[in-house]
Amino acid sequence: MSAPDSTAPPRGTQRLRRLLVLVGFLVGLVAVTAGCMPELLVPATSGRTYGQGPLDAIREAADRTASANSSCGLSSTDLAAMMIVPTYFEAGGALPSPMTLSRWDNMSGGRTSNANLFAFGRTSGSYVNAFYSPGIGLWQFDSAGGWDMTAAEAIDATNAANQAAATITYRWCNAPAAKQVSPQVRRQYAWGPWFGCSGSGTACEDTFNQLVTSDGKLNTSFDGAVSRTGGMQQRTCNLRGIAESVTCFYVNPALAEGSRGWQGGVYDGTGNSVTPLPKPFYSVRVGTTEYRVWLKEDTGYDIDITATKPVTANARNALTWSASTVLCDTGGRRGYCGNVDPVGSFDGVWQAGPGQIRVAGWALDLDSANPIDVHIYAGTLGTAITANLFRPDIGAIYVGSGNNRGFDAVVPSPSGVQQVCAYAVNVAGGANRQIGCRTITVTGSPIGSIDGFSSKPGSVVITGWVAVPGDPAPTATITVDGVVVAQVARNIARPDVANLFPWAGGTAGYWAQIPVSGGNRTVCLSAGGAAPNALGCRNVVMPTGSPFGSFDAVSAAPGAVRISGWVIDPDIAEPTDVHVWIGSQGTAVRADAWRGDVGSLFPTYGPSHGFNATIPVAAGPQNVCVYGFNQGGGSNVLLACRQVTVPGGSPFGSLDAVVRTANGVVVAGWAIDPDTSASIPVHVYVGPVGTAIIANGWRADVGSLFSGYGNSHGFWASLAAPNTPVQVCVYAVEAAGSGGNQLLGCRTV
Ligand SMILES: [Ca+2]
Ligand SMILES: [Ca+2]
Ligand SMILES: [Ca+2]
Repeated sequence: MSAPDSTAPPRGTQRLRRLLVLVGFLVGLVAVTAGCMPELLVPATSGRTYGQGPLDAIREAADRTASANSSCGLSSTDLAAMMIVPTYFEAGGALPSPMTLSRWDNMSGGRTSNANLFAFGRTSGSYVNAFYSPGIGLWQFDSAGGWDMTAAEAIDATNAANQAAATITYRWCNAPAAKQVSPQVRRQYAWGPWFGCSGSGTACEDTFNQLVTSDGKLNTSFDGAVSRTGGMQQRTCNLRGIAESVTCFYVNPALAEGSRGWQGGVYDGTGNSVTPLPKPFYSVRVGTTEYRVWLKEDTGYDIDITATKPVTANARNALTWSASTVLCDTGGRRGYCGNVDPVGSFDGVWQAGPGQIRVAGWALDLDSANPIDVHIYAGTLGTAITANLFRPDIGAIYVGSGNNRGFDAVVPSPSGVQQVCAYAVNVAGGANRQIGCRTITVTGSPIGSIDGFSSKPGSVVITGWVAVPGDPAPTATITVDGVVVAQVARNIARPDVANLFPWAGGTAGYWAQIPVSGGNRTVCLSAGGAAPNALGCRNVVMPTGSPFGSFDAVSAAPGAVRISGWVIDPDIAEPTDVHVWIGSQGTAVRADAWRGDVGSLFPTYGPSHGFNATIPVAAGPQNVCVYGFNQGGGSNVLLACRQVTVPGGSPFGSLDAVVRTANGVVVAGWAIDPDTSASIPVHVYVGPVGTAIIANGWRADVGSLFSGYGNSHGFWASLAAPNTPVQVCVYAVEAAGSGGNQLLGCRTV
C-alpha cells in the first residue's frame, strides 16, 4: 500500500469543517433531485477494479454532489474519478478496502502523542492490539481532522463517500484563481487534504486519466465481493447505563473485504514500525460520543477494554481508556450482558485502635448502578460496610460505574493475629466474591494502673503496670494534659499481675520520671492505642514562678570581682543559672554550689543552688548586677546590684634596704602591681648598670597588708658594684592593667 500520512490532518481542516456544514446541508437538500449517475465503460480497459459496493456509493454521492454544484463545472464522472483516485494511495492495494485501518501512525519523528492511541497509553505489554486506529476507511479520514465520523461511519462507504464528495467538490468550486488555470492544477488543489495526492508528482493525475474516458465514462470494472461496509457487521448492543438497543458495528480485520495489504507488518514496539493491527472491536455512537470496545472473547485478554472520546475529537489527546466494558452484543450475548460477579480489591488493613481495624479498597457490581456492600470478616467477626467513597481511579477503569466505589472504614476485630477477608456482595445475577485477605496482629483494650505517683519541682515519678491483649511487649503511654510525653518500656517484675493475667507476662511493671512544667497538670496512663486516659490519671499542681534568691556579697580582687549568693527557680529542682552584668559585660554562672542553709529552707529543691564566681574586670568602680535566669513560668529577676571598686594603676612597693658588701651591694624590698596578684619585675640600677629581677620572694607581712595579692612579692638581690660610692635605684615595673613604672627609691652607698 502507499504511505498515507494519516497523522497529518488534512490541511485547512478547521475551515473545511465549518464550511462542510453548509455543503452537507445542500447535499441533503438536493438528494431527491434527479441526477446523472457516472456511466461505467463496459468492458473496462484501464485494468483497474473497484469494489462494487463502494463504487456504487461513490457514483451516487458524485451524482448528488455534482448536481447540487453544477455551476462549478464539475461533471459527476470527473468527481467520481477524483474521489476514487486518493483511495488507491490512502487505502492502497488493487482493490481498496472500506475497512482499511491506518497502520503508519508510528511514534517516530516527534509523533509521541500517538502513544495515547494505545490502550491506557501503554505502548508495550499485554494490550497493544487494543489499538485506536486514528485513520479509517477508503479515504483514511483521521480523527485529527475533526471529522464527525465514528470508525463505523468512516468504514461505511455510503457515509464516507458523501464526506469525500463534499470535501473535493468544495475545494474544486472554491479553488483560488491561481489553481484554476487548468483542470489538472485544479484537481491537484482539490486533492490537497490527501497526502498521497498533495505533492508535485503526477501519479494521481495519471490515475485519474486512466479512470475517465474521453466520452465521460468511468473506466473501471468492479468486484461484487466488496460491499459498502467492507466486511463490517451491523449488530445491536446494550451499553448498561448509557444506551439500550443501539446499532453497533463489529469491525474484525479478518473479515475485511478488498485488498488487505494494510494488515501487513508487525508492531515491534520500536516506534519506527507500523502500529499494531487492532484486534476485532465494536464501534458504537451514542450521541456525540464514540465507544470502541475490545471484548475478552475477541482479544483473548484478561480484561475487556473500552475507549471513549467525542466523535469529533482527536484520538491522540481525547481518549479515555477503561479496563472494562458495559457493552453487550445482544445477538450473540457477547460482552457484558448482565448478571456478573462483583469485582473489587482489598487494598490494606491497619490497626485503628484497641480491637479495631481500618480496612480500605474498592468494590463494584456492574449489574448495579449503585454502590454495593462489602462484608469484612476479622476472624469470625463480620461487619457490613458500603463501598461508596470517592475513588476516581476506579471510576476511570470501570466505564459507567461512577467515581464512588471505594471503601475505607473502621470495623471491630478480635485481638491477636487475625486473618481479615473482604467479600464483595453480589447484586442481581452472579455470586459474592472474596476480593482479598490479609493478616494483621490486632491488639485489644489495655489494662493497667498507676500505682505510685510523686512529684518534685519540674518532674513527676509514675509507676505501675500495663498489659495489652495481643501485644507481648506494649509500652506505657504517659500523657501530660493530653499530649504524649513518654512511651515507657515494661521492665519491672510484677508477679502479682502475672498471677491474675498470665498472658500479660512477668514484667508488666514500669517506672518513669517525666518532666512536667509548672501549673495544674493532668498526668494520664494509656497503652495499646487507647484513649489517653484509658488507664487512669493524676492531677498535680506543679510549682512555678520567677527565680528567687540572694546576691550575698561582692568583693574586689586584683583585676576581678568576686560574687556569691544563691538562686532557685520554682519550676525545677535542678540548679539554674544567674546572669552577672558588669557594665555591658554579661556572664552566665551556674548556681550549683552547695548551700546547706538554702537546702534546709527549701527542702524540695535541695542544697545545690549556690553561686561563687570570680569575674575579670577592669580596675575602677564597678556596678555588679546579678539576675536569676528563668526556666518555665515566670521571668528573669534582678536579685541585686552592688558596687565595688576594683584596684588598679601603677605598681607600688618599698626599697627596704641597700647594703654594701665585700663584693658589691645587696638590695631588698617588695613590689605589687595593683592590677594583678602575680609577681612583677623590678629593675635595679647600680650606677648605670641595670638588672631585671622578679619580686616573687615570700613576704607574709606584705600579703597580710594587701589582701588578695598573696605573699609572693618580695625581692632580694646581690649585685656587683665598684669600690667607690655608687647610687643604687630600684624601679617597680608596670605589669598589668593601667599605669607606669615607678621608682621605689635610690640610695648612695
Ligand atoms: Ca451481579
Ligand atoms: Ca520559673
Ligand atoms: Ca598596673
